[in-house]
Amino acid sequence: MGQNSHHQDMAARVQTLRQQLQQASYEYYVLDAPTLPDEVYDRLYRELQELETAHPELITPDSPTQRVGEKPATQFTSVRHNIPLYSLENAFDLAEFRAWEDRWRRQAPEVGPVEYVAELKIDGSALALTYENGLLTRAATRGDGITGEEITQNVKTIRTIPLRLNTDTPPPIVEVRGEAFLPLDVFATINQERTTNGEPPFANPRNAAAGTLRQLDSRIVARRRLDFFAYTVHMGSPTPHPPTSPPPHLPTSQWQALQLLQSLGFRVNPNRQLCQSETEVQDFFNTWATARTRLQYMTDGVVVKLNDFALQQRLGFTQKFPRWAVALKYPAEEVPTVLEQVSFQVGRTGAVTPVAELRPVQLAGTTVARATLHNADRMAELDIHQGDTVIVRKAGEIIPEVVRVLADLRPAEAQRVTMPQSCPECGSTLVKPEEEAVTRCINTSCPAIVQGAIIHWCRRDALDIEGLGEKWVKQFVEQGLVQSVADLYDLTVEQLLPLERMGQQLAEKLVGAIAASKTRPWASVLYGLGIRHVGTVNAKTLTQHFPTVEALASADPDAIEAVHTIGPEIAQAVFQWFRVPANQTLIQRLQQAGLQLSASQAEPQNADQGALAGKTFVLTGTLPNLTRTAAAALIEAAGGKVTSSVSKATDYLVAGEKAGSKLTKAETLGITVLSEAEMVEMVGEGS
Ligand code: 3BD
Repeated sequence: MGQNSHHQDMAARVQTLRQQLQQASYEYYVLDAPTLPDEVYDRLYRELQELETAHPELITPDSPTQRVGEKPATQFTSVRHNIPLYSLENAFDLAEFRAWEDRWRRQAPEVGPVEYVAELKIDGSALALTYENGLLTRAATRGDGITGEEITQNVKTIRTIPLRLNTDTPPPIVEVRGEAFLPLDVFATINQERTTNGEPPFANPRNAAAGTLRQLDSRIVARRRLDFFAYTVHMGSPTPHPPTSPPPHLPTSQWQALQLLQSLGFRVNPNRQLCQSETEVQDFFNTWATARTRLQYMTDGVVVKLNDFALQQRLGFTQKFPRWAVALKYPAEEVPTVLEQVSFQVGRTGAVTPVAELRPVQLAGTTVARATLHNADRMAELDIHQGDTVIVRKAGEIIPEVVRVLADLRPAEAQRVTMPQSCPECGSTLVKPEEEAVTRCINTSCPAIVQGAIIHWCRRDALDIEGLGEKWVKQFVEQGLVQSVADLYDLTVEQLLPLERMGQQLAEKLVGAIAASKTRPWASVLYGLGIRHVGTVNAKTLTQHFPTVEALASADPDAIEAVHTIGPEIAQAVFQWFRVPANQTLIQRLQQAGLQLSASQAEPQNADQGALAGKTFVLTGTLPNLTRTAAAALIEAAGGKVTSSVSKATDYLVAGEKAGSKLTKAETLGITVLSEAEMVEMVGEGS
């Protein structure tokens, strides 16, 4: 086969793969109706990636592999919009909506009944996308409507934005506009992660979306799962086309435009209505006033547009707004209440968060008694005083926050609320770096930090220590039983027994669950350490590249950052964490306790030095706490061997409830029978 025809085959294969992947991704993300199994998608994707690596000249900008950039940008360039992005006039109630209608009708007095398109107003961040000859070449933020910022690489990570328009006859230039947004579940996860990582949470999904789009590293953007609803398309006339495939005909109404956007491959909000009267618009608005709270994204109103483009054109624009559209807004869910006091919470990273304790009020369906004041800067901005009347709002309908203070209602001689100088938990001096918003306690043995770290360690996606909740951790720390997560592995049943509400069974269960966590994989352990920016995903990625703790601990920031999807901030955080002597000691102790600090799963590393080295175990019956697999893993981690049948070679039988013939046989052979707790104790003795 000649060099050329080989290359042609390759090019054809690459194109087929791209089409298949594009179709599959459209079905999965836009239609929410996948047809291709994930494994098949992954296989095709990898094949494409390999072909492109071997033949970089075959890479095209619309390849699915090009959604995530390799290197972060250093800054964004500002771009001028070809067609300005207008603002929307707001109507805050139905009377204002009727006033808007009166105004446009005065300008077109002979017009009778009209059609309106009612669209939900997505509370996100407006984007302008430019397609040249069908290819996405530029994406920009709205900015001030005249100039925005070019964020093409970030926008490419949004899976519901097609990199190529779904048409054979694209006009030379197409501009699509719409709203990028963060689904509420993603927003909640991001904020949870930010809180666990000691970063300030985003106030609402709109800020989170806007902040994400302005991230310089598109690899971070890719993980945030932004989404996009399209609502406007501008296009010239289509290019000359073969008679077999007709051009996409130009829409003559907003309703047609939305359908066209859908056929071009965009996600268009299905919650829209072609209304035949103002009453239908009002009904739509009223219906969604409550229904919108059940959606997976934030909305703040209904955008009402005259359907007919000819009428739109006739009405034109004011300096700022189109006269043919209006945003009918839902009232913000804000209520006044009284600040009773401010408490200061210390998180596991030492971040101190001021929390307003409020006279309870009803807000968006729940009772709110506390609201975040975020940080010292925010408190100063609010100029909040004891006893102030404050306005609270549910940011993203999730975390209530204090948005405003009604200073006029302030009691005479009320004291201004400020951050304490010392930690409310341990009394050590708090630190606030000038460039950061967060005030921190930097005492690593502060009980709040220790407690937070242990609770994080026990989480299901970390060491998964069942039953060890906040209540017990608090007692352990207060009673001086543990000062770090490593201390958990030295706990004995006897030590726990004196604790309030503790019993023999529960103590055994907890000690067992702690011991069982020694079988958790290296990635879970790394996540459990609670290093800033190292969530479950980063932990997994890091452990794949650094299969042992030694490898990770000795890596310099450049080596860590060399890992795909790991940015400079993460790399620094990891590097710095391993430089702290207390953390080095912690790792040593965890290693001695027998935790998995390397990715080797097959060979138990301590087969000949563990507490159970050379001993053979058989498990039978239902154990009170551990699953069969967990118990076996525990024994193997301590160097023991687990077999399935009892023989003279068996050293111990671990028997649970409903143990049958194996127990009888063991008894006749004189083999030592252990309870789960006894076995766990034996395992523990080795560490
Ligand atoms: C939505 C303008 C027009 C094309 C101007 C009528 C103001 C943000 O779901 N239609 C929508 C939505 C927003 C829109 C238009 N249709 N403009 C629309 C919109 N379904 N959110 N917006 N925008 C987009 C804005 N953004 C930031 C600052 C000031 N204004």
